[in-house]
Amino acid sequence: MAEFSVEYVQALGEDGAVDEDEAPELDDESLRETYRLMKLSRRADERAVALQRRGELGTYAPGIGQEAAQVGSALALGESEWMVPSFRESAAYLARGTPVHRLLWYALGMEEGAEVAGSNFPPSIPVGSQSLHAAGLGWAQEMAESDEATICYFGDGATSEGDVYEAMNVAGVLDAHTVFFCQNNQYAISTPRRIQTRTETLAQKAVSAGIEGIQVDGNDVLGVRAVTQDALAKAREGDPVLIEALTYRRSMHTTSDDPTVYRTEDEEEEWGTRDPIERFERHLLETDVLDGESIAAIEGEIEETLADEIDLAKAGREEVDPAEMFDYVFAEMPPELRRQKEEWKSENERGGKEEGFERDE
Ligand SMILES: Cc1ncc(C[n+]2csc(CCOP(=O)(O)OP(=O)(O)O)c2C)c(N)n1
Repeated sequence: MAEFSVEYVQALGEDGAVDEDEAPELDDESLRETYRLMKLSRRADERAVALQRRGELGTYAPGIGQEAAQVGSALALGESEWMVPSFRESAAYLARGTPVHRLLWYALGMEEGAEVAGSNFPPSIPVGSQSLHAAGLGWAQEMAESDEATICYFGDGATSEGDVYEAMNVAGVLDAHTVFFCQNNQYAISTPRRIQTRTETLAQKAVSAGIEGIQVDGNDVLGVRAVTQDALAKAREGDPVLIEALTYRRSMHTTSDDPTVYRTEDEEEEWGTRDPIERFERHLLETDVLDGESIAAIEGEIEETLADEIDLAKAGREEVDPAEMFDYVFAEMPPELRRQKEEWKSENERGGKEEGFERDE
C-alpha cells in the first residue's frame, strides 16, 4: 500500500514573522535586488497592459500577484541553467536578466522576442507543452552528467494536461534534472482551481509519477526561494521535483479577458491582503533593509528604466517589416501562404491594414 503526504512550506508569514528554519540565507543586497525585481515586474506588467489598451501592444498575459513565485524561483537557478516558461513569466524573465523590451517585442508579434536568449526558452502558448521540452533538457543534462538543472513553469490548469503528467513521468524514469514549477494562481482563464481537479493538492500529482511533490506559499518570496533551491539541488542529482506554489492571479488572464464576470470582488480583496510585494516590503522595512528613501529611489529608477525600454521596443518594432509574420512557419513557403503574403503587402501599400494592432485573442 502506498501512502503519501504533501509538505507545505512558508518562511515569511502574512504577519511578517520569519521562520528562520525555512528562510534562505540571503544578504541585504540580495534581499534588495529581489524586491527591486518584483517591483520592476509589477510596473512592467502594468505599463504593458496600458500600452495594449492604447492599441500599441498585442495581447499580453500579466503576472501581477505572482512576482514572489517567479522571482523567488528564478533567482534560485544558475545563470547557464535552463528556464522553460509558459506565457505569464515576465517576472521570471526579468529575474533572469531579460530586458523589458524583449518581453514587449514578443507581445508586438516580433520574431526577435521569441528567440532562445541566453538559457531561457521563449514563451509557450500551448498549455503544458513546454513541460516536455523541460523533461528533455533535464534528461540531456543527466546523460551529459551535468551538474546543472532545468526549471519549467506552468499553471494549475496545465496539470490537467496529459503533457504535464507525461513529462513528469518520463523525467522520473530517466532521472531528468528537471524542476516542475506549478504556479497555482487559482484560475485557468475562468475555470477555478476547485473544479480543475478532484485532488486535494496539485503537488500530489507528483506521486503518480514517482517523484517528490511539495507545496509552498507562492506569495512568500523567501519560502519560494528556499524550496526551489532545495528542489534544484535534488534535480541536479537526477531527482526531479514538482513544486506547487499557491498564489493568485490578481489581474486578468490576458488583456482579452474580464475576470469580473467569473469571480467576486470580495475574493480579489481577500487575496489583495496577501500581496507578495507588500508582504516582502513590510518585512524589509521592519528589518531596516529598506526605508522610505531607498524605496523611492528604487521606484524612480524603475520608471526611468521602463521609459527607456518602451522606447527601445517601439524603435525595434519600427524596423521590422510586418510582412515577416508569414516567413517563419515553413522552410519553404506554400503557395497559399505566399498568396496571402502578397495580398497583405499590397493592402498594406495602399494603407489598408497598416494599423495592425487592433485585434485581440
Ligand atoms: C493546449 C491548449 N489548450 C487551450 C489553450 C487556451 N488557453 C490558454 S491559457 C489557458 C488556461 C491556462 O491556465 P493555467 O495552466 O492555470 O495557467 P495560467 O493562465 O493561469 O497562468 C487556456 C485554456 C491553449 N493555449 N493551449
